[in-house]
Amino acid sequence: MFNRRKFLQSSFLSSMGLAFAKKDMGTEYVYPNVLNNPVVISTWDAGLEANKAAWEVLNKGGRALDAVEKGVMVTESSLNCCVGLGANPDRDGYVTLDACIMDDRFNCGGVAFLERIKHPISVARRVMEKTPHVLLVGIGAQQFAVAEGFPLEEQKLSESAEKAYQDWLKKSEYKPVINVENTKAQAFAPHKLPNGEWNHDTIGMVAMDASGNLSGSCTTSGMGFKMRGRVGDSPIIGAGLYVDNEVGAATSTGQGEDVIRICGTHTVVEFLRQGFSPEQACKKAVERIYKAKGESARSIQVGFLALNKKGEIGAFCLQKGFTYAVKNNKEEKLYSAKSWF
Ligand code: SD4
Repeated sequence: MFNRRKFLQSSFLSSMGLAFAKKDMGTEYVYPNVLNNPVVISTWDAGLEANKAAWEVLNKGGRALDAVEKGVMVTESSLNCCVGLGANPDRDGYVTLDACIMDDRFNCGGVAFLERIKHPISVARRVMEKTPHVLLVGIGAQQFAVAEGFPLEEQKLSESAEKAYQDWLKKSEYKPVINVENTKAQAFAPHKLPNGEWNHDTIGMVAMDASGNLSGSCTTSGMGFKMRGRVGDSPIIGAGLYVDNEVGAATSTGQGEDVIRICGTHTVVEFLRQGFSPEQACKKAVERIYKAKGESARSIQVGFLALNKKGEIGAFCLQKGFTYAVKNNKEEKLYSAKSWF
């Protein structure tokens, strides 16, 4: 069957003199995304494990959308990570979760202030696929999840979260500052885990599949010991995650309020559209935060991670210490992003 899009794609590749694999799928030729084989990237060290699960989907020719859901579910399940129900609670002692997902056709869904559900990312996907809405919050999101068959988990803190909470209660100091890693700024960071690890309570993931389609996911417990009801950038489309299949995709981590202020990931994708490389696009978004906050930006962390339509990757952050994981046919690796300070 003649497919105009694939025909144009193949003419473009031929005109560039590039050889490409042709796979006979019966009546239709499928041209894999040969400029850049499938790739998945995600935030922080926990991204390495999450990418493995995403890769299982991508490597079999699966959709980027399925890959980014499966990938971050690994992190949501891990009790050693600050994402999902094992994470630090809000200042009233409850774990509240935020997540969103976006596909290659501007379909998107999110949940915020969701309690007692293990996989917010999958509920976000159901919001996208089964409701006419983009975002459900709080008890409504929970009711929807239960109606969709998600089990309501016990309301209980993980061992490490319980310890961290008890520790925090001693001072009960409310400082909405997160994910600052460089030594000078560590003094500002309000919560270090009992095992000494810094609290990275989010995973953002974007991927391109073998058909060249992009999707992304983002899931978090938000800022540890936050004010009850506080929601950050992670479940907000255009803030914590944005995907435009013609241009690229981006996700963010760090101080959500400051990401929301500049519509962070949408801004990154718009810079990609203007022809900036993924690293430059992320840097320009970070620069915008710096311009807004000036030197007070030294006390917070924000990191952006982006993937363009050519499969090129880039990241940039305010403070040193933001890591991101990459998995493709050639490598499985953790990188450190360049930083403003
Ligand atoms: C938030 N952006 O809730 C999230 C937090 C985060 O690693 O990224 N932590 O503001």
